[in-house]
Amino acid sequence: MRLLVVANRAPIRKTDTGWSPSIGGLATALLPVLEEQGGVWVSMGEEPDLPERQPYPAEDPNFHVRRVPLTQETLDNYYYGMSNRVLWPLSHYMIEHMELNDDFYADYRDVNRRFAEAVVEEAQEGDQVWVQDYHLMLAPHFIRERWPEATIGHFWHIPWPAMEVFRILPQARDLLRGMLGCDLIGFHVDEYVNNFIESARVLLGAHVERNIIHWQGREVRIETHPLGIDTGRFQQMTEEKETQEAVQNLRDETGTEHLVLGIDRMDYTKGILRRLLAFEKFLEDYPAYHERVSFYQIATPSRTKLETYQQMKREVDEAVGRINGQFGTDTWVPVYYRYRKYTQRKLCAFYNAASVCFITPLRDGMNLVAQEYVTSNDGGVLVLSELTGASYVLDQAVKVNPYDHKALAEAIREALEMPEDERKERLRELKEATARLDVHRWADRFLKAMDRVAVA
Ligand code: GDG
Repeated sequence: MRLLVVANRAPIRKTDTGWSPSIGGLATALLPVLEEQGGVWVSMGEEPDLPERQPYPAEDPNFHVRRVPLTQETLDNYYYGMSNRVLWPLSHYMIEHMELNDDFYADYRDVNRRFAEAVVEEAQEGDQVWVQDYHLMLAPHFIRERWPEATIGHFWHIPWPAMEVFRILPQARDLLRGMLGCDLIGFHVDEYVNNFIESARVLLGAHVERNIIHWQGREVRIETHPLGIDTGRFQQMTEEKETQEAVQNLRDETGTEHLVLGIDRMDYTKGILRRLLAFEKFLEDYPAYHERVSFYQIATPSRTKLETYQQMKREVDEAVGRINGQFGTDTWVPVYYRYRKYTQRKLCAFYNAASVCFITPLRDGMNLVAQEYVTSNDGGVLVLSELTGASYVLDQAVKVNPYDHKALAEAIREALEMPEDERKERLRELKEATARLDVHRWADRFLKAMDRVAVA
């Protein structure tokens, strides 16, 4: 049976040598499924010269990429506007960053409708539709309108906020109705499932039985499907000679006994500034660690067009300058800060080299960096914000409230001083938990759940 994946971004990208699959996340999970089962990946067409319908691989295709062409203005409203200036901050409980605007919503609706039209045009009997994430909340409803017997799933990658927060949105009910076009909706953790069900119950008056929402004569199942990483790929890459050479180079570059690591997209939800301030406090409180510990923060550029992201970068730049100015010496750099994208191999080297991975988002749907660290490291400690989905599934992390300045600084010390036996035992359990979430198993479980709703 074929699969129609509906996601904002295409799973392939143009390189100097031609088209190749994107690395990481969804593409890794779903391309093998498409290769085996065939189907179509519907995504936005952000550049005008890209083909609207592209067979892949070109010579002997096993699926097609179908693009929904967007003008710059539509992209600005649908993607940079409604998706990233309304739904993103709201879902992360950061309503101070929310910018409501009627044009954003009009184009968001329109783009979702056009995605749905493309899906229906591509559909063949028996196909299943799997929609991804917060960019496409209305598409399920629009697909259902045109194709009533479709089997439609949706996976939501970010937190679903408490009903009382979601209802702040003037379009909350419309968006919920959009999602309820599905047969199955998946979230990372039970808390988001409960929040979604509560939103449908209170805001739409939907009848709910356990995890089933009865809606317009249909049943919509709401389930927990925590997403993982490609554990095999990270394990293998970490062991390879080239990666181990990079680990050695990194150790030579920093020269300190311990490396504390942060890797994130540069996003206000990730808590990068508070993390730096906590490291500053740690250096103030524990001078014995001067010259012995460096903090390495990789911040990958993201949504750089948006003013809030530019402002945050200025604040991070400033904090790094201040800390290094105050504490740095001729032989020691307290904070290494890189605002750029690295190869996955280089990330593995960072994960492998770090004594502590310091992951302190103010909110995060899951956080895959935490899983990548525990998979690629063999003696370190994961310090993890309790406001992440990952904290529900990674029990053996050192959990911390990212808003608690003192506790964050203390967590660094605790991690650095943790006895070896405890570190090893915690890491062993973390690796087991991460293996259970593996992205291929995740996709498999979600698709099996789709099969169950399809026959129900
Ligand atoms: C959303 C949700 C949820 C980062 N820098 C580089 C790079 N990365 C890769 C990491 C990791 C991914 O990006 C980031 O994933 P996260 O899960 O940490 O966060 P979001 O991007 O916010 O993702 C999140 C996720 O969706 C999945 O559902 O977990 O909560 O917000 O894989 O390795 N990759 C490369 N170079 C970099 O410089 N190659």
